[in-house]
Amino acid sequence: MELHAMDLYIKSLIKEAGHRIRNSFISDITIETKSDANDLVTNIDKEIEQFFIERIRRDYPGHRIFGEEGFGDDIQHLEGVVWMLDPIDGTMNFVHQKRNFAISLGVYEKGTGQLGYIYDVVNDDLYYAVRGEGAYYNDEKLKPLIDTSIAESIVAINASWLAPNRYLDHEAAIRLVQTVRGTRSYGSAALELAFLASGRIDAYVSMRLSPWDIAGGAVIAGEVGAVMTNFKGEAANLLKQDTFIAANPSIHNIMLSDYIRLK
Ligand code: 2AM
Ligand code: CA
Ligand code: CA
Ligand code: CA
Repeated sequence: MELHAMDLYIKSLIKEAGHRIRNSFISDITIETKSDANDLVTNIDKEIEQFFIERIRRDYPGHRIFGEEGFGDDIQHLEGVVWMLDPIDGTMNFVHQKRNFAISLGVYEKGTGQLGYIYDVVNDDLYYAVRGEGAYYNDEKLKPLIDTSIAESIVAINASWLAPNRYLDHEAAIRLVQTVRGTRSYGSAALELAFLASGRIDAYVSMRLSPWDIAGGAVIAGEVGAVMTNFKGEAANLLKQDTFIAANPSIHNIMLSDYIRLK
């Protein structure tokens, strides 16, 4: 795979998609629900996914596409080249705030992330990485993450996961909130990974993410040394929905052993 040619191709594709999304703000958006009343999808999510898929199929026939809205391929294994796409990550923010959402894209070859992109559409900020060449925030090269402690960390976690639930050791999670310097919740897994990669937060925790939520961010955050696993400490799942924690390498272990524990 010629990664640098693909990198230029993808950047221009993402910018064009971003332009389409910004233009959609002046039209009527159709909102539907998916798994529950708060799980939203719009016609723009679908149109943008279809836009990517048409282009990728035309220009990279033979590659497969794993997209959230289901217009791509039925992905059961990671052989060959797989593009993992979330056309709008943070749809609730897209609908309610018209900001704080991103296009997320990762290109994987035989299960290894080669290229990663997170595009903050409204701010025109692109986070990206080519495997082995470091990660970038626009033209700025991101620095390797420096060691920190739980007490000095900012941890991104959605308040819903702190309400008692079937999966998480509730008291340990509350102790995390009481111990860290601060918590945040941005409502876009991709942006949260971009903020981890750029050192603005130190960890991001979610009970339920899908491959397209994390695929692009995993390449970017991986380039600066972030560690990403499920709550059992296993490699992040690129085929199925799972729990997910991404963290500065100096706090990943203690997060899992002492704070984010499955019941
Ligand atoms: P989405 O906006 O693309 O659906 C919200 O906290 C984050 O979790 C977003 O990145 C959102 O992605 C993701 N997410 C994953 N599964 C979800 C679900 N069932 N309902 C809402 N958000 C979900
Ligand atoms: Ca969604
Ligand atoms: Ca998503
Ligand atoms: Ca989405």
